[in-house]
Amino acid sequence: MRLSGRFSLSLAAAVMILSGCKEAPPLPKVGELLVKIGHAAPLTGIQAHIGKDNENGVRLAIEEANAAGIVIGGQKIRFQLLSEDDQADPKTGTIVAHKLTDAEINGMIGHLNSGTTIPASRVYHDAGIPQISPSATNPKYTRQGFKSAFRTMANDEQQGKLLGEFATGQLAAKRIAIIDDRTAYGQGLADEFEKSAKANGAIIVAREFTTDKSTDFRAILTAIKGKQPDVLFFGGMDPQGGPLMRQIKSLGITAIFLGGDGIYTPEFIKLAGDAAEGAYGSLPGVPLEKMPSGIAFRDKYKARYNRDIQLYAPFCYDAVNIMIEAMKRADSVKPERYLPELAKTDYDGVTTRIMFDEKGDLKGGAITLYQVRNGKWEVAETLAGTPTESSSTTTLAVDDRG
Ligand code: ABU
Repeated sequence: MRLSGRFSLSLAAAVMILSGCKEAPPLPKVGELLVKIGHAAPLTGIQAHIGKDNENGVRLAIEEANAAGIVIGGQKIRFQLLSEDDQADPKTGTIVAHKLTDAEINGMIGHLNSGTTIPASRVYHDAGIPQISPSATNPKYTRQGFKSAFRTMANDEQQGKLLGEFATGQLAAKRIAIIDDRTAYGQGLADEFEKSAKANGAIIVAREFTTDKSTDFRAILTAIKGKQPDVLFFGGMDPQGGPLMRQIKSLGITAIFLGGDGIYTPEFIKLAGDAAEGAYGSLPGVPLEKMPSGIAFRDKYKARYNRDIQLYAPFCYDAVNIMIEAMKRADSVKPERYLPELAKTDYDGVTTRIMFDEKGDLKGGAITLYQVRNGKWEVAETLAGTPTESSSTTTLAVDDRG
């Protein structure tokens, strides 16, 4: 039965109120099959700017798929986004994972943080739901033997190794201080960085830690200052990275600041102010301008949301599209039917050509180093490698400094 416009609106509002969702889910038209795509990230709190960016990337891909009028298994498909706030908290992450599997999602994009993605991945695995994290980089996520787990960017084993080589090579660091935020991401990346820096001859003069809620780092920085490091590495996200950078400069620490993808955001520069100048941050993948359709994606994201990409939106957009492509190849939206096709992905995305290894990791992902120059992140160097333990790495001749 086709619902009248007035009744459709009331029903949508009722569903919205009952489910606690901010947006009314689209009502499928007669003959359309509703396919639910789950998403979870911190949508409130100090990482909400990154979580919203992830959600925006997912929504953009879903809106385009709905506009394209995709037919699978002989039925026109209407994709629906079910997005949840996991607050970057591991326990909340597991709770929302159960909520999404109870809602019978067909596939899951997320979570954003490794600390939520890893425990939640068991819930999706046990429910037989394919999961693609666009941003969780701790290697453990894809090392649990779950055939349901994939990610669309290189992992921290690769990122930490290359950052350690960069610190000891290009930055010629001999004495290195390390701070991490004790999250699965921050600590994991710092551990990989430390391993690599030591293997390349550096001395770790300090290894300190904080939390992903802290904003005052003066006690640990004062201890570090006396050790006179050449490089200070931080494993964590921008809500800590920005204030940390500010306090490094205000205490007169001259070490070069280096971090991973968690600090490579416009927000880091906003929080650090002038102190951000000279800081290095990395992001798996090549620079947006060198991504196959990076510029086109940047422009349509800006047109849709009237803001710039914060961090992982292109990786989220690709994740949705490879999931939909797998459904098309399987001619089914049933998780157990399209999961084998997802594992066989070979897709030219916005970010790169996406293929997965046997664990669900991205094959051959690159890592790019950026530096804050004149108040903007600029490309310093693109490093490449493969996300396997036995990988060899190379520095590509991609240097935009001119
Ligand atoms: N890749 C850094 C941010 C997400 C994570 O926790 O892995």
